[in-house]
Amino acid sequence: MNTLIQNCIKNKSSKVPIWLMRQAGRYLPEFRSIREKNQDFISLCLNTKLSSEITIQPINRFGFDAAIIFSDILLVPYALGQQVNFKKDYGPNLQKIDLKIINSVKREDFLQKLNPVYETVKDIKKKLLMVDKDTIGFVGAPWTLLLYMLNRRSPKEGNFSVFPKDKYIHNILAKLDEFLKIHIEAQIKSGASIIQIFDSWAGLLPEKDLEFFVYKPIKSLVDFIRQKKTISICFPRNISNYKKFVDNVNPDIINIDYNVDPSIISDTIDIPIQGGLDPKILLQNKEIVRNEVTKYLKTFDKKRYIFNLGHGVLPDTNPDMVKYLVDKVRSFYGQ
Ligand code: 1CP
Repeated sequence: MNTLIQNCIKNKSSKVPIWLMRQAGRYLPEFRSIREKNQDFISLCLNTKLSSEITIQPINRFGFDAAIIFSDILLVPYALGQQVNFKKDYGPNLQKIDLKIINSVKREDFLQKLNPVYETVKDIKKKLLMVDKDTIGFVGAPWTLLLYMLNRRSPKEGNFSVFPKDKYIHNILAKLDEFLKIHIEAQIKSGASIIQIFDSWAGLLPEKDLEFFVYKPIKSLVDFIRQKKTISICFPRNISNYKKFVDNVNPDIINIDYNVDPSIISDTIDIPIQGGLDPKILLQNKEIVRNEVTKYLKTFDKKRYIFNLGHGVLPDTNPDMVKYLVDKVRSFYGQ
């Protein structure tokens, strides 16, 4: 049997599937209680028992239509030999990159290091098989990973510069293409039915650099996922022209952010669309949430649409508001 998302992307059905980015995370008390006892974030991601439990928490609570594996995009630089730490009130902190180390990493060693993630995917797949929900694996897009690897911390304070397209950058991008495919393939083999590609910092690039850093490297991953008969979702966050991205990359589903006008997306893009709602709306009152949810559902009424946010759930979100959101989406079509 098909899942709701698989039906939705084949043809416009009356049911709108819903899941949320960062649905497993700090807004849930059951997550915080595990996190308090597990200070090292990478070890937590590599603990199959706990990461599987965290992945399933929001499914048990809200009945979302898909589970996204509790892991992180920065596990790839970690498995390529670049140390990664998550510091409280600072975010990720990466060790200086060493190309000699990266160039010497073997496929088997990489797979061995990330094996607990694949075991989590297998466990979630088993749990969701009975209920016909999707298991979503994911990777960071090459540009976003390159940025963290060279910048060594979040670029959110604007502290980064565009890199020259020289041999050094070509070398890192080639390694990322190779190992992201290995990571994607292992997640698919373990049971992921969808792969989402997060290009969280695509919006920092000027138009003239998109072909080199965004379109070409993501298309290579999307084509690979398609060869494996698996669904791809791309999220080039804050990119100024989603239509051009879709025309160049051709993903199965496009996730939009909250800065873009949904009616323009609806008028110009023909592939299935996911997301859009500003996560800050969930910090407002129920009336505002209801109005905004209705706006997205009405705008995409004639389209194939998967309900989600325009970025991840914020840590201050009240879980009751997430429950309210899910109820509103489901009751809109009398589901
Ligand atoms: O308790 C904590 O402090 C951990 C917070 C946290 C969580 C819950 C981080 C640290 N990562 C995650 C899990 C995570 N990350 C998931 C799991 C599944 C789910 O969504 O429920 C996913 C898909 C990611 C992906 C991810 N990690 C992205 C892409 C999406 C996005 O948010 O733009 C990025 C950029 C990261 C890097 C990262 N991980 C964590 C932090 C604090 C950051 C840096 C963010 C920044 O630069 O601002």
